[in-house]
Amino acid sequence: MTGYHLSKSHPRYKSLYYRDLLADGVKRGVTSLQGLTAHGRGEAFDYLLEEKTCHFAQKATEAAASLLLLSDYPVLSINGNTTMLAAKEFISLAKILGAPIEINLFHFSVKRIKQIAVHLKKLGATKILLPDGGILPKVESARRMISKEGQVKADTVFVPLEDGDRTGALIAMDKRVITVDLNPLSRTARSATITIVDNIVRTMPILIETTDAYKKKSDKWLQAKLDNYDNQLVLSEAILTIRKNLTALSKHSVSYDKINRT
Ligand code: PTJ
Repeated sequence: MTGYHLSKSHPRYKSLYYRDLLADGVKRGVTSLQGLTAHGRGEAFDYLLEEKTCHFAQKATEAAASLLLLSDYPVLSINGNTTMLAAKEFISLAKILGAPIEINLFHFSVKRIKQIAVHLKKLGATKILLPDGGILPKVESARRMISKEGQVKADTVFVPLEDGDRTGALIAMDKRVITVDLNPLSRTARSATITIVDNIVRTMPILIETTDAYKKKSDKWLQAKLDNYDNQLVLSEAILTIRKNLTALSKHSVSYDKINRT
């Protein structure tokens, strides 16, 4: 697949593995070229979060599971990056919720939509929606092309690895938005109803497990989880964690004496 041997003993094996997956996605016509740079931005933030799921992401994931289960019509929106990184997990979550997966692309092409649909079907997806004439008002990019059976009808939309305008437009339509974004400063992260600041590859298994476990809970219990959730607080905690990690790293690697001398 990659044209070189990736050894599991490589200290950055996981990181290289996911890069290879996305590069393969470009070759298959699933991921956009720009998706590779978007992934790089995510990786940089992941470093700052020590490449682990932090307590604020866990809290956001629990709130997201509660919201998805309380929703009348949740829709899971997938793009080129999430298809390569988490298609199987999207399909599992969709099955637990009985929800459709809607393909929505920024770097739009009919060919890419078809390739993604084929990929999802091969992995067992049953309810796949494509743009069918539905329009997201006030969005100029191709993301405005949505499905009448999907985002148009949805009360909650799951939009991981997103680029900004759509979240605002969906919120303006009174829908709830759940995102996954390693960058707590992004427009999407800051305007979503629930922001999981974590890597999609770590988040999805936790979200699936939590949603499955919460299926047994009452609506009252789920609502209480949501009522106690504060997205602004979660974003602040993510930024403070990055600051704390940077402070610790700067103390470990360079002494202040040295900094003062340069
Ligand atoms: O497939 P398309 O055409 O719909 O395009 C998809 C991309 C991702 C290229 C498009 O949505 C885009 O340009 O997104 P942005 O504006 O780069 O935003 C993506 C956000 O996801 C950034 O804030 C990244 O930090 C973040 N991100 C990247 N990789 C991951 C991630 N967050 C969580 N997990 C990741 N693996």
